[in-house]
Amino acid sequence: MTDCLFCRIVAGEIPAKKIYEDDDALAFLDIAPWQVGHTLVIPKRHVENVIADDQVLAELGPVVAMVARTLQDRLGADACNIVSNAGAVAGQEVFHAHVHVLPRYASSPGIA
Ligand code: DGP
Repeated sequence: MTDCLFCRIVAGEIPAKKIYEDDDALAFLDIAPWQVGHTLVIPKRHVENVIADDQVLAELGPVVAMVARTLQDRLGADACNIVSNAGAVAGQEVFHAHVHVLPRYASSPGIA
């Protein structure tokens, strides 16, 4: 068994509220949302963060954009932030690449 939390979510060993899944990527709700609909998009393969190789951002980009548009449409969000922390000093706590998709609401600006 891997000790990577997000690899364990990919493997189905830890439950998550999945938003989207394909052969290479998974999107699921963040357990500690900064905004309603806060979603994480991850590669299924283990990569430490989004700058650990040259491919991962290109692979995740189309999924991030599609998830962000879908969240905006479904939740009535007005905008979104796309954020990725790469490295502990930047705030990365889970060392499996992930992109935060944060829907933003004009009626509830929130903290992000
Ligand atoms: P970061 O600080 O950028 O590494 O963000 C990691 C995010 O992962 C943080 O917003 C909380 C989320 N998270 C941590 N553990 C779990 C978990 O077990 N399930 C889910 N769905 N999200 C998690």
